[in-house]
Amino acid sequence: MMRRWAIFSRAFPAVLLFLAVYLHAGDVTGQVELRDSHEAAVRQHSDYSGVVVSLRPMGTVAPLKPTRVTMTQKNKTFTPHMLAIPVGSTVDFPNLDPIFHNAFSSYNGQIFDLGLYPPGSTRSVKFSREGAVRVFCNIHSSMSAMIVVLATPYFAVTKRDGTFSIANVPAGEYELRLMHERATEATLQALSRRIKVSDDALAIPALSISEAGYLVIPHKNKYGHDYPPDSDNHSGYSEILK
Ligand SMILES: [Cu+2]
Repeated sequence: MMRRWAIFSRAFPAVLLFLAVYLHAGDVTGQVELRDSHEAAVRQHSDYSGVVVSLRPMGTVAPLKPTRVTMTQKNKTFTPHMLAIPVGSTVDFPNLDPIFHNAFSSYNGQIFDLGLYPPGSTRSVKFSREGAVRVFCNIHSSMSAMIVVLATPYFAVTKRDGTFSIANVPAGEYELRLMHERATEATLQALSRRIKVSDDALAIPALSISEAGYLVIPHKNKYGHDYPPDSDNHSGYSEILK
């Protein structure tokens, strides 16, 4: 018993330090609602997913921890559709379909072209600059995704019910920013705000994003041309080889 107590008392300062650091940080939670949408699931209030909520410290930004995450291509769909990563992270794009794909981005912040690659293989991209990168497939015009590259370690993506939770945010002042692929720049800018995080958990008052003014413009392929008609039924290189 004495021996156990001795071990415990020696570990006690470390436990206290851990608790002090842990309790200093609070979870920031909230809920985002989408409105004025053309999407059926949004109009039925059944899908508010894919909004990136980020907190940028007003003071010095804590060091980022780049990660390695996956965006799959399966059933001619990129998953997840919306991905948030810290600057310096790498994304793997495995092709899990029995057909070829060619993921690319023409967006200024991060131009890349993974080329045509066969079923079962993968390619990766490192994202070194902050910004929202739209990802498309050069074969299938219906395939799209967005990767939001952030210069802060504090962010979350909303679930279908619109809720989000950013864990262990240290006390301090932050700028809360929203990124949603079907909202205009002006709408998102107007919703950004300063928040103060104390040592306790913080619940942000409900956020509501209007999709009004967002126009769906057909995107071009990687050569800047329109997709051929019926491009979504195209199985890529395997068809050309026949
Ligand atoms: Cu494709």
